Amino acid sequence: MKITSARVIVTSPGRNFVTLKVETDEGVSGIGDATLNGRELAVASYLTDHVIPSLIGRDPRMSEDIWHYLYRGAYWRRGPVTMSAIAAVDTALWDIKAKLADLPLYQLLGGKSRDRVLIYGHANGADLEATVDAVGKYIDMGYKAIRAQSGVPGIEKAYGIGRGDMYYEPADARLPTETVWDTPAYLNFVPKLFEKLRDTYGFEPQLLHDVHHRLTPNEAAQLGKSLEPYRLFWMEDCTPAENQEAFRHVRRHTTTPLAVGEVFNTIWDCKQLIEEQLIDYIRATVVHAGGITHLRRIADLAALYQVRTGSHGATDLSPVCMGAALHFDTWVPNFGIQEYMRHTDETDAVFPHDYRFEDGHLIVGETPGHGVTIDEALAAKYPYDPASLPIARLRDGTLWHW
Ligand code: KDG
Ligand code: MG
Repeated sequence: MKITSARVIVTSPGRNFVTLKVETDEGVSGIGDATLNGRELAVASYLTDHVIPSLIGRDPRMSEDIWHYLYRGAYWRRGPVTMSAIAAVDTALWDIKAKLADLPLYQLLGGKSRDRVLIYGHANGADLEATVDAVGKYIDMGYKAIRAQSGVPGIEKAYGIGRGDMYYEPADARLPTETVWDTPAYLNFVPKLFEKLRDTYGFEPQLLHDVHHRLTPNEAAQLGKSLEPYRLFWMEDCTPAENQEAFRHVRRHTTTPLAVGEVFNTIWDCKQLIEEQLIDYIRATVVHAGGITHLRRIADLAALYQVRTGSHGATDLSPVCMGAALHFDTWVPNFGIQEYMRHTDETDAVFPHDYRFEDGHLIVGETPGHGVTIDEALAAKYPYDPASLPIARLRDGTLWHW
């Protein structure tokens, strides 16, 4: 069996997505997500110019060897562009292998470890009251776990506040929008938000919060401590993770659970945080961390230390990534939670999929493969629309972490 062709499909049904389609001489094809928000064409070019030519003629069933060929064989290892491209190939090959076996993908990984996948949604509002209302709407929709992000008095554009209630999209302009960040205003406000949320809704809903890399380790420790009475499911990305030792300080000072890793690309990014048990949840995902083949290695390492998975699932990860992630989540023994930011109707129409929302969970269907396809004719109607993620500056103009 041989790969006969592969091509990259770039489409923008409301936001940009990059998809790799791999075809074989037996008529079975597979697709993988290669979307890297704001850097889509870099991955498309890496695939088209460097990866696809080396795939033609290979046996698609040799996904492990192909993974190592693309990783070790490139000499230049790691990084989001390379690893998203490898992930797209890997996801497409697992899709093909499962279709050949006539099985849903989770069966090839080891079968079901659970019937349904706990997900969390994003409630956000321009101020405290609006955010409390938004959380209530998610509870009414059946969500069991909800991330709450709110506008902060004194900060004009706080992270996580969308244009509409359901479809948060941070890449909002051709060149990065400049936002202003104010740590003291934020640290004063966030405990008040969670106090109000617990007063209003009690302790049954799981509540999460994303700090989005904005704090120093000591500020993160302070915030974690001040949120302890409200028993968060997790506090995410509390400080940038390049210096992983910084998490020792946070960990020593708070029992608020910590989640990190949406920007991680390989097991090497996760190693110290996991081995030193500095986090509770690892957020690496299929598309940005080398596909199912590599994410499985990360999850197995994490399992040794009782670190659970909590994969990234913002709207910039396409339904193809979500489908593959849900098969992974259905199998992975040390599953924690899956982020799920709903896609728009236009996106869902371009990517028909076999997963469904029910009672705060997502459930994968029995379609062979990962269960997501692409309507190429419809995709062609939505041309690429360049957009960048914002940046943040402190009040004195210093460039900060967005
Ligand atoms: O492209 C960047 C987004 O995926 C990111 O800002 C979303 O932090 C995020 C999250 O937790 O979903
Ligand atoms: Mg995040």
